[in-house]
Amino acid sequence: MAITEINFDGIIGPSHNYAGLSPGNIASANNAGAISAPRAAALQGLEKMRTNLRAGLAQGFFMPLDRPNAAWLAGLSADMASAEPHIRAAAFSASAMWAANAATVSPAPDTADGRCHLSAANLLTMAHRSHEWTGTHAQLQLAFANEAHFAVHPPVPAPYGDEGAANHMRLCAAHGEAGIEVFVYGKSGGPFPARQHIEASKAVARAHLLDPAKTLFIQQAEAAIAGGAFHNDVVAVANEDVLFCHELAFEYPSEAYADIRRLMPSVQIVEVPASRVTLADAVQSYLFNAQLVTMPNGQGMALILPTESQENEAVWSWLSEMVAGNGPIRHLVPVDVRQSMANGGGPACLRLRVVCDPAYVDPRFIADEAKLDAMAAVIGEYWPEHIAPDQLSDPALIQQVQSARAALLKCCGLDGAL
Ligand code: SUG
Repeated sequence: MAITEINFDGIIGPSHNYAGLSPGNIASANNAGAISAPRAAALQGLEKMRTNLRAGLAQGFFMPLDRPNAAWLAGLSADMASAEPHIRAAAFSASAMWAANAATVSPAPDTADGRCHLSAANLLTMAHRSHEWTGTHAQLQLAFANEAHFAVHPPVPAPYGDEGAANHMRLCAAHGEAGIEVFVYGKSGGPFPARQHIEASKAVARAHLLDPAKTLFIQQAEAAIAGGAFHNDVVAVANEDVLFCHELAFEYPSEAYADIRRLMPSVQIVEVPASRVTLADAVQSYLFNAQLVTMPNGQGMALILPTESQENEAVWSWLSEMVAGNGPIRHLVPVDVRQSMANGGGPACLRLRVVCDPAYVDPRFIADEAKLDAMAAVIGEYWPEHIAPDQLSDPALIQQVQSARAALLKCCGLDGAL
């Protein structure tokens, strides 16, 4: 089989809840304390995967991590009964669902040793995400165990924050050809933290054996972070030779575009002007947090975007004009991932793109309709219907969350493996 793009979605875990843990993430702050619906959330995620599969795209998935994270709590000499509420919430979070933050991926055609490199992200800026990497790294080592074709790296050490593929874009003529890699870092974000540090981006580029002549480090706009774009993928997305971004995504846009064009003259940059879609509308609607995918059979590119984009008049009218024109993006496919959106995670956050030959990936992580049916049945039976904030220390809920994950691992042949 040929090298192709596979989207690995994080299955939304049974502990999904709204704890307001991410300052700078407007949806997370606005929904802090709301009652979550983990079962509906996970089923929405499965439906998104079905949409991709039915469009003829390759689809994979990652398992939810073991929550609450007892090892992390033990490191703090705490447990769920004794921990302060914010520590308890951090230990319980299902945030690993946002697989775009799991790792940075450099496909084989870009790397000096011809292997696909993956670096687990340390996510150290937010307490609840800082302990994801142990479980994520273990899962990547299992899914991409074939060392002839993959190199899985541990995270960059502290204090340099790395949030993975959400701050990384690859541009190329076609997925299987060598491309350029663009790392987007933040310096400051007004009242909010810049989560991606340039030192981390550079370390990942070195670990991945990228050609410095084909690698760029671009600063994210301070105003974008201050306006709620806590990751670059809230204001920009790339696929093959197309960069789709907001006018205010980068601190120095003309220099950024000139550098990208210098390294890749054939790039098509589709910039959405702030006069048509304000930064606030972009952050609220998440139109850039879309999966920009190349449809099979020469149908051009599609944006798989959240239904919230359809409901925002300014956004939808701009998008409708765009697809009616002669640009590279030809289709709009809204998907309902509202439960994840309410924590600031759109369709693009929920997936990690890996360009590789699917034959070399552990098949237990590759989706088909029958597997999605089986997972839906487990989720329907075991996932909590609702979680209210005051339930996080409830031993019965903790027990339910753990048995739910165990049932899903079993269903996917991964029990005992993770
Ligand atoms: O890191 N939300 C996640 C959303 C991640 C979105 N990912 C990308 N843009 N790629 C975050 O802020 C909220 C959890 C809570 O508040 O309960 C949260 O972690």
